[in-house]
Amino acid sequence: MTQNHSNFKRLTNETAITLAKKLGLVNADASLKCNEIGDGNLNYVFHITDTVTNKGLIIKQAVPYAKVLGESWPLTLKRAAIEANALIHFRSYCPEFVPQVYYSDEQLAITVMEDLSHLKIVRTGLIDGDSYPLLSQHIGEYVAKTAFYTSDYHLEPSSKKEVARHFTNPELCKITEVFIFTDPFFEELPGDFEVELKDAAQKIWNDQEVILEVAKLKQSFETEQEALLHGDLHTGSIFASKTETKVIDPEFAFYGPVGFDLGQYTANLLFQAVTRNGAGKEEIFTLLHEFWNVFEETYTKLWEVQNKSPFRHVKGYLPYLLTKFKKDAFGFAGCELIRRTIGLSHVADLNVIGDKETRIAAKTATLEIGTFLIKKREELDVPAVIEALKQRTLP
Ligand code: SR1
Ligand code: MG
Repeated sequence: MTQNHSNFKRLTNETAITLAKKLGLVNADASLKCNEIGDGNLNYVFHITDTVTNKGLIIKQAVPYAKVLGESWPLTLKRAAIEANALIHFRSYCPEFVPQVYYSDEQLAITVMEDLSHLKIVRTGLIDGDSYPLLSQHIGEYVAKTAFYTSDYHLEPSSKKEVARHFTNPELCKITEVFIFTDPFFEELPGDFEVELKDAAQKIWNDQEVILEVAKLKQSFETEQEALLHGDLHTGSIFASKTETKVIDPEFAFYGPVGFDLGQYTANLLFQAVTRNGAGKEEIFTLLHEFWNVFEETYTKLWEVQNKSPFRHVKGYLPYLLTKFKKDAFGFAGCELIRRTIGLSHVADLNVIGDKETRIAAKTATLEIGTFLIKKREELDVPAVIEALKQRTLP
């Protein structure tokens, strides 16, 4: 469906300030400065600060194409409204982990929201060696609550379907279907990797067992509607400090398999585990354990207290579901590890490694672990994943 963009206008630093004043979100006579700080792939982000009080706000604007891919990849502006609505939804379940939306405009594709500049993007923080003692507890709770409260176990099934209708997000899902689940697994499709990784990539393309399992995972992503997902829950979508955590950027939100959010976060911790040795690696293992423990504990508590299904007490039902989430998550994590290594959208965790031999070793390990997770997901648990990581140390 084509979208009418006649009311759309790209913001500049100046018009962003004018808009903030017009909305009454800052004083009309305040002395303000504005910087475009967007470093993501799809949008522009304006940070407005009052130079006297230092208080700020964020105006995020989507453009009618993927910023990183250029105008050759047109993209709906509706994603801004999906993002604003998803933030509002998720915040209603987890106010402490989601920024506040002050205003949104579907025509201009903007979302005005809480300034989080006192926090740091977690991917950057982890690369810098910062530690986040509460991060995984917060994200475990966030995923459990959003997964449970938006599911058929909490919402009346017809209300759930109505919510799902509002979060139909075919264009952003297509990015995931192509970038995560398709291109990286076929030699003839677009990819991006150093020549030294060709043999490792070839091994994946030739492995029919991997390709079959990826086909199953892609089908699950495309067809299952378990809960409202964030849809892009990597460490670049999380702002945090030692004590505070906020999940941002849910423009990929849609109804999908719970394991997808779980798997994205898991995979993005694994990038760090691969790049580290010794105590640094152990720190990531702790984050992994805490994430899965808190997710399962919180989900279990919600199930016991708030589940309305007549089946809730059926012996084995909850364990069946938790096991399904985990198997799916490991498979999705494997796809994420592989696509960020030989696909079109890389991660800084691996690319910042300056020494070529070490970088190639890290990327090769990432591809091997990705393959292992996809193939063995049915029989794995967190300790087994950690054991596999322990066996790979960098030169
Ligand atoms: C064209 S967008 C590439 C990637 O960036 C986003 O954050 C998603 O992860 C997407 O796959
Ligand atoms: Mg994003």
